[in-house]
Amino acid sequence: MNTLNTQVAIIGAGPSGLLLGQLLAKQGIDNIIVERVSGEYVLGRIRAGILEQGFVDLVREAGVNERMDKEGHVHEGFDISYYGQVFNINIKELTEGKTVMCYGQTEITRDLMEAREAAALTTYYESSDTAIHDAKSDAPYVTFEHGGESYRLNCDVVVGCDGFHGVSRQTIPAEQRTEHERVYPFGWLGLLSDTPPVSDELIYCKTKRGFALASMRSETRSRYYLQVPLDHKVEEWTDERFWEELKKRLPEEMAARLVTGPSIEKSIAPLRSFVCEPMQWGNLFLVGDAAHIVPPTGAKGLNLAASDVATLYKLLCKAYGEGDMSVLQRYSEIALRRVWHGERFSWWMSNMLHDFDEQEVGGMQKATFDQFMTSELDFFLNHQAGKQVIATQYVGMPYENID
Ligand code: RFL
Ligand code: PHB
Repeated sequence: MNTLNTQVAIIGAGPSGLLLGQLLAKQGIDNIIVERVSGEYVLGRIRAGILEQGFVDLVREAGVNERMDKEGHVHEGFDISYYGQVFNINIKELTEGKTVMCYGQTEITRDLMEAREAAALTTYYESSDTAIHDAKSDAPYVTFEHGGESYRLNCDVVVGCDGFHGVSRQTIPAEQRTEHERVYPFGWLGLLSDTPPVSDELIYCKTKRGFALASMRSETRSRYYLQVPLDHKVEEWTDERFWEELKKRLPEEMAARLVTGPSIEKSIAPLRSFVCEPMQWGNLFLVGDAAHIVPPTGAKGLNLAASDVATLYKLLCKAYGEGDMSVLQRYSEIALRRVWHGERFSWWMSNMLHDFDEQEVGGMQKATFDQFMTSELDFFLNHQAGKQVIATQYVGMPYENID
């Protein structure tokens, strides 16, 4: 058994784990990351595209902003198309100057990986059998297998950044946590292609055929999504079928100028709202998707992960700075307040923009639910105050101060 020692053991080298590791290292707090798959595999996952200002600021604080500032695009608004009629949500005007950044999760993860390597910080990729021990004690440790050898990692705290299917949340005994869950009766089929985006802003489309989203990664790379039934397989969706269906869901003038091309990635993601309370157990802390999941309609998943990172980072700096680890006990309460905001917004946007092909939705007949949601969207898009409610939440709630 090889023995390692660190201050903070991080499970998972996704964006949460890498960002936290980079921030802590900058403050002289030692950390080691244990990751199940390879770095290339992590980069192969095509996910988020929209970063809130709070996330962008945190990346700058970590000193990993060079490429993001050069290649990322600031978005001042987005469109919602509703049965063919297009409404612009000018977030900059509606929120007194706030904007979001369009820069892919893959790119930010790559930048963080490169920075970690350049700083010679330790990451054990392709590890297996990760287990967390004695999390309730002052001397927790993590064991794992790597390259045919066994490791024991001694630490002060363990941070679970290992996503929804990781081991960290499961380490908390079932009777010590409450899980809230809503699984949606559809998924998102995503397609990435080297084609110019159909518009320079994102467009969220509600149609009778189901939801669609036109997003992007750059001037030459597009990301599109279609709402599809849960039982659909990605193999059933040829590129031609995807483009044909997308054209039917985009507003007419956009469909007419859509540039199509071969896909470079295509995958189906299920939609889920999920929160685990509390987000800590002794000296184990859950961050990001390990603790909560949102449907992607509000672009909140990665952004909530970032606000968890910000909270835990500040508390860890305070704990080590003052030599008092008890401040960490505030983590879950602070993080959950913002998480629930994001959960509610993502759930609300998903309800309004998707077509629920179920007999009963939210305890009511489908037809009744459809009428309520149509009226809701109608009201919010036709009133300045309504658009302001959407814009304020889309740019993200401010991070809480920790003093
Ligand atoms: P991740 O990215 O899942 O990373 C977890 C890492 O932990 C590793 N792991 C383990 N390591 C060691 N031992 C184990 N036993 C382990 N088990 C797992 C995994 O291999 C992995 O590398 O979680 P993290 O870091 O918390 O990041 C969360 C984000 O990935 C997620 O919230 C976003 O992608 C959600 N999301 C979006 N968020 C936004 O803020 N804006 C968006 O526009 C947005 N769009 C999206 C999205 C998610 C999507 N999908 C596919 C779910 C669009 C889509 C389609
Ligand atoms: C994306 O570009 O992948 C994306 C953008 C906005 C969302 C979800 C996904 O709400």
